[in-house]
Amino acid sequence: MEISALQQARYGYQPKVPRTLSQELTTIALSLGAPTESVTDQADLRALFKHTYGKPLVRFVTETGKSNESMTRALTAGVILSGGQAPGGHNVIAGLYDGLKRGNPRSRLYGFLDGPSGLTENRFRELTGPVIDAYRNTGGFDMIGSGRTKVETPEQFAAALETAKKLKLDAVLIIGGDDSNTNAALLAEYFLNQGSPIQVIGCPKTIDGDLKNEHIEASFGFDTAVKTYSELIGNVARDANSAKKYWHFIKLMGRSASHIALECALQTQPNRCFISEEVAAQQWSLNQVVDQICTSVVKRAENKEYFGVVLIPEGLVEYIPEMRRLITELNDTIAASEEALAALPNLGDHVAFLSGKLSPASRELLGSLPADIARELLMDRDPHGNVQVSRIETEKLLMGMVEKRLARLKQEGAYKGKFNALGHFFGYEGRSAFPSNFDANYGYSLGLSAFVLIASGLTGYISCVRNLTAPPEEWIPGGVPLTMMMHLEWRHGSQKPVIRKALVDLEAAPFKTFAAARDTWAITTSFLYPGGIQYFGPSELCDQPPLELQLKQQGIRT
Ligand code: FBP
Repeated sequence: MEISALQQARYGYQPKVPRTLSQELTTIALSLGAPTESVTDQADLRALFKHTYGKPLVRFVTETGKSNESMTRALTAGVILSGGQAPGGHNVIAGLYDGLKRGNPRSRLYGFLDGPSGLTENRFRELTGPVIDAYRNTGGFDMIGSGRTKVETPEQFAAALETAKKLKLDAVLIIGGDDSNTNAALLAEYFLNQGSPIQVIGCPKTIDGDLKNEHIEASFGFDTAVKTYSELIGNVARDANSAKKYWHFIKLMGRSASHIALECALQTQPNRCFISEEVAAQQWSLNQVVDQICTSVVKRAENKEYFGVVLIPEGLVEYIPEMRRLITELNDTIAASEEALAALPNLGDHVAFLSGKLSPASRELLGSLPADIARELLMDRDPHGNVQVSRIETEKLLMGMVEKRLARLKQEGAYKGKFNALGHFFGYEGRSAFPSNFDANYGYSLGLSAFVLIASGLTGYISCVRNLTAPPEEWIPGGVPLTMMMHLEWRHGSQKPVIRKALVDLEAAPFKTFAAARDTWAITTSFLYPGGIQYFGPSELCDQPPLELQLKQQGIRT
């Protein structure tokens, strides 16, 4: 198979790992904390997770002079990639594989194909040395594929157990986001409930960066994705500053939280960047968002700067209060009217049917939206019931509204400039990129850490590596009980246990640093051009973790 020069070079990269995991595996000991509680709803969650609730936090430490023989057992494990691609996923599998083989060369690893459905439908491939070697330090999830199937029916749970038993698995590792790790928690509990000792471990993956908390500092994939998008934004900004004739409206992936948009803003200093969490907190309407962009356009036009860059988080539409109400009403109505909708032939009929069931305010809003946006809002939900925001062209909606508002300002004599806008969506460009050094190291370390959790006989834990702004040798590996990260949430008409999504904290240093600078960026041309992910060269270029992580630990930068 022909491969690129970079892929060849990246095969030679040896991921850096925490000191504890680079030493002889038998020197690893477990340091256990006190029993834990879930974030809220403790009594309900304790009742739902009878076997796995309340376990202690685990940290791996080195104990020389003792030999931990559990690390050398021959084990059989299965691995699943779940949800959207994130750079570093192949390295998690490589880390798990290398851990298993370092522990005992007779250990085996199976990869379930196309996500959780591989487990419920008994589709897998054995992952051997040559397979793993072909994917080391590469992006994508193509080694075994991924999927968004949710394991939720009693039949699916039973089928998962049957497959795991057939393969004589000791453990399953589920590499996924908040919903997939919720699934891991449910599966761990189910297996024990059925009297099976098969362990289930989770691993924090998502470019969105919203699977984190006090103990999980970051999900892998975020760093590479934001570096890729920031390179592209920097390139577009430099082009804008050269041609001086376009405003670029750039929508960025991140289904719910705005971590990606915030990090890219910190790395590139655009004229405007919206943070959905702030929009919700301030209850800004769609018109107020448009007003803010127009203020920048008008002010910059006074300086003859007819160009600029606006960053829009993918989830924005769901955080603008009137849009959120509309989407919630649509979600409920669509869920309750599946049969009736299936019988209606075209979009016009769908809009008419659904409009009749909406509140007057939502009906008016839906009617006022461009037909394309209305259609996108009505599209199929994903298996978790979420609206597919990556397919809603928010950048185009805003471009159109800004254009109209500027035309009115021109008529009123309040604006004289020219305005030409171009829309972009940066999402898939970053999800499968070659992992940065940070994600290559972090993914591999999470995989090794998952191996230690499995070899130690633990279940219902998520693999965790902390102290990420220090050099990798000083990172601290361990495990966090999945139930500790859970709460109850209202989903499809009932209370469901789920892992709480981490949204942008408006009181923390990353947002405050952005907020302190953005009024200057809005008017001036202060773009930064970060360039591509650096693999070779000085450490301050190649090995930096995301700014969000650094600012959280170092405080506000001015
Ligand atoms: P995960 O939460 O599964 O990691 O997915 C993240 C993401 O890339 C979002 O940013 C985006 O909205 C979504 O996946 C798009 O996925 P799909 O292409 O399956 O619609």
